[in-house]
Amino acid sequence: MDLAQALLSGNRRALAQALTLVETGGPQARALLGSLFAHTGRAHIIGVTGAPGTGKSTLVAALAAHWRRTGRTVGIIAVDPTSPFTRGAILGDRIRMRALSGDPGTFIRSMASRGRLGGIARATGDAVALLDAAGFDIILVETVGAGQGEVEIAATAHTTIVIETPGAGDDVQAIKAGILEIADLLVVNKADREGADQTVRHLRTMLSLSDLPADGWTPPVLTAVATRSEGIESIVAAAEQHLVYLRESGRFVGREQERAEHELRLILQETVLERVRARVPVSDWETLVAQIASRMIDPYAAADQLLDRMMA
Ligand SMILES: Nc1nc2c(ncn2[C@@H]2O[C@H](COP(=O)(O)OP(=O)(O)OP(=O)(O)O)[C@@H](O)[C@H]2O)c(=O)[nH]1
Ligand SMILES: [Mg+2]
Repeated sequence: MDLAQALLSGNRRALAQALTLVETGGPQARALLGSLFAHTGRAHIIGVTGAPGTGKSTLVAALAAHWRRTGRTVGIIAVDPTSPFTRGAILGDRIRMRALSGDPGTFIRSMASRGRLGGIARATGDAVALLDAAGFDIILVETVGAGQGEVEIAATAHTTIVIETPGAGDDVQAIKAGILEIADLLVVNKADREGADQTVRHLRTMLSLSDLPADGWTPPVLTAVATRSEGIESIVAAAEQHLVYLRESGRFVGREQERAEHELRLILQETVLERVRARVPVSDWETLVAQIASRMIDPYAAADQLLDRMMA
């Protein structure tokens, strides 16, 4: 049986192998993703983002455990954009995650970019597609919100959960406007700490003051104590409600198109660069780079020159 078939039939070793393949990239990965694409589009893809240490992994584990109890299967991807060395350790160390890892209805994978062309964003999208094809009902993607990461995840997910903690962001300056734009749900985790109510009020005020398009969904602001699995039910309910909202309002189609366009752009960027590199002799490439560095040619003209060569 080939890898795609094995993955579709629920073989977890095949899924793990496929994930490694798409993480590395290349023609085989592309062929695999191509053959699986028709089997994607069933999962509810949920992004969980927030500053380092806000409790994302703990919350993801608690959410997964809850969904498992209701009979849903859950795939989890933890994206670590910073270091390839912590690979596997991010989630593996978490006791709750370990508790999930023996369960056939859960699949957990940490991702690192490993210097792949096109980077972590593309690899994450591919990993989501594989878990989707493998039949997981819910796919949770944990990313550290540190600039680009959270925007990327919002472009990949149907529902984006943004995690804050008490005290953080009570200063108006500290809440990045972008966070409110991407959040479908806001969760103040570590609500066992002082100031959670204030942070909730603050976030609600920020939401009411922001001129986000009133398209029928106001992001709920919820609290949680992920370590004690408190507040998990409400988050699960809100995430499910958000999907219902997307479907009933017709916004789901729009989200899917945004996701499709985002994917297409990422793939094109990667492919065009790959093809240019394949077509242009290394010595020519290096000469051009040296010419840019010594101000003999500007980088835009250099890029045009390379693209013109492709068209010729
Ligand atoms: N007091 C308290 N601590 C919590 C809560 N949730 C998580 N923590 C603790 O916060 C620390 C960080 O939790 P993680 O789940 O690893 O946080 P994270 O956001 O995934 O961290 P990174 O992936 O490293 O950015 C751990 O020591 C958790 O036990 C909570 O609700 N209350
Ligand atoms: Mg984490």
